[in-house]
Amino acid sequence: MKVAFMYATFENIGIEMLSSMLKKEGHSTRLFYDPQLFDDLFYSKKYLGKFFSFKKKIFDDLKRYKPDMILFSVVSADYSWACEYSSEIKKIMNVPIVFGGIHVTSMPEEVLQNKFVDYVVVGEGDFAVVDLMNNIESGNINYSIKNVWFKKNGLIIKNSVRPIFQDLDKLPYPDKELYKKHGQPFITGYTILTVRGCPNRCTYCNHDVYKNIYPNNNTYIRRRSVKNAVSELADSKKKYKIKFIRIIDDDFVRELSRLELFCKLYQKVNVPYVCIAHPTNVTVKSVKALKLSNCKQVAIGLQNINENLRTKILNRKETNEDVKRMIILLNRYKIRCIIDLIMDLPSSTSKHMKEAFEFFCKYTPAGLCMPWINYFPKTTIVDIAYKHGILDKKSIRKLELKPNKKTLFILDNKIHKEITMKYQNLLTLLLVSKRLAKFMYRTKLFLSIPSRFMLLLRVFSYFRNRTGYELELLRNPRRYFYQSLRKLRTL
Ligand code: B12
Ligand code: SF4
Repeated sequence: MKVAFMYATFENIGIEMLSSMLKKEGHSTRLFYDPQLFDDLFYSKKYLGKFFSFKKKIFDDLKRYKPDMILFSVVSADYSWACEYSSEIKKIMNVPIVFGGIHVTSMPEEVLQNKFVDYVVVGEGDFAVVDLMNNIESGNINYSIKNVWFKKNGLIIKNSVRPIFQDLDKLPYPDKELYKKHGQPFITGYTILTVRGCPNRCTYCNHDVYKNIYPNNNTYIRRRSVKNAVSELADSKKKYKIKFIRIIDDDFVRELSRLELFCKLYQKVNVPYVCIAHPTNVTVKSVKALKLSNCKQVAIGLQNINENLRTKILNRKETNEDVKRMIILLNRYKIRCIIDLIMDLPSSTSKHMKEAFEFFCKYTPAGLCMPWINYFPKTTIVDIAYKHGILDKKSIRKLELKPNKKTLFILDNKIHKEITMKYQNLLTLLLVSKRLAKFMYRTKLFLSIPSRFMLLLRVFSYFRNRTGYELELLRNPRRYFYQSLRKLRTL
């Protein structure tokens, strides 16, 4: 069977896994990729978006390919995009359409109620997608496939999920060929996942949703053997021109013995890499292992500097002592430490921003990433925002049914937003010049400087502090540039 994957903006390991599973069963796969230039959730300019749109090309390619099945992988940010594309596809070809991914797992029934969605897959889809595909190929539909929800005579058939798959080494490597033809940036920066699951349950994270489906922590966290993960990297290094590697495990330093083994085996690959870590597990030993194995950057999701807010609102367990230790160690070993802070969390105030400034003046990381809060469907933080009067029942339903710029970004209070932005700018200035930032803070000058000026400073600091890794990880201008050239060439 010919399978078409539809995805926008970024690389997605989830669909690379599904593609490998399907290829192993003899199906062929192809990715129809929309870079969403100038028209994504965060930056949208109508005319530019139209000019650089890949939609027509994607539809022409799809008609030529004549798929037997179309698969959409959906994060909430791209749900509207997926709905728009699938409803238009249904008008031009009669092909079954399957939706899966985190948004679908959060809202399966609502997604399946769309006329243009034939099946949804809940939870991990590696085996479900193969069963579904083989089933459809046989022409004899079995409505009891685990993880798959069906429509039958106006009713929805909801199947339970299969036990979560344990032996990750038995899965094939993700199919990197899927993205290869869509641009060099996908290949120079190689993404790998070595662990699935997380023991924690932060209120704003997708694990909060997954743990309702897979409640047993002992089976939820699964690790590939280090040997298996390093073999993937070694094989891929021979195949592609990899310049750096992104390890997207939720906490790459969680188990020291594993990290030390990685450090040993990785010597044969030795490509610079970036990873994600949890502050509690960043110790002298783990940082030494990171350094020895050529780690250049560690990203940390701290989200707010206030311990009390972190515990009560976010269910995060690290202390500020952990955070201090982590910054000092990473700075000492010259590994870039990038800290995420979410702006405008429930109960956050400018007092917390002030606290953050004072803390980071003393312990300064290499970078701060400061996005505004997004409320994702079915995460506990949505209930917390409800209790704080930030979201009402209507706005919650809106973000569940129609997540978009308006519904996902709820800015609690305009005055608070203004002040938060001033502090955001001040924190950025801190990364460029500590002395100037302290002066601005002491004299309160930062409160009266126009935001546009500070924005310029933020752009300057972004490029001043940039490393190839950071650019690839964040908004990825290189990918933007590359895709724009591709579009111009096709005009
Ligand atoms: C790595 C990562 C990124 C990378 C790569 C993105 C990507 N799409 O993989 C980068 C840095 C680019 C990124 C960007 C963003 N990310 Co991100 N990211 C992750 C992270 C840490 C890992 C994703 C991953 O690879 N998981 C492992 C794979 C194996 O699992 P999976 O993708 O869920 O796929 C499995 C199932 O869902 C299912 N499945 C998936 N798709 C399909 C499709 C079909 C048809 C079927 C049958 C099954 C199926 O089967 C797969 C295999 O079992 C997750 C958190 C997490 N731990 O999952 C957040 C996460 C996906 N990101 C998130 C967000 C919000 C974003 C951004 C919007 C952030 C931003 N401010 O820009 C962007 C946009 C994402 C986009 N359009 O893709 C949220 C999404 C929440 C939501 N409800 O939508 C998550 C869940 C984190 C969170 N807050 O909880 N991200
Ligand atoms: S520690 Fe990170 S990955 Fe784990 S639940 Fe919290 S935010 Fe999610």
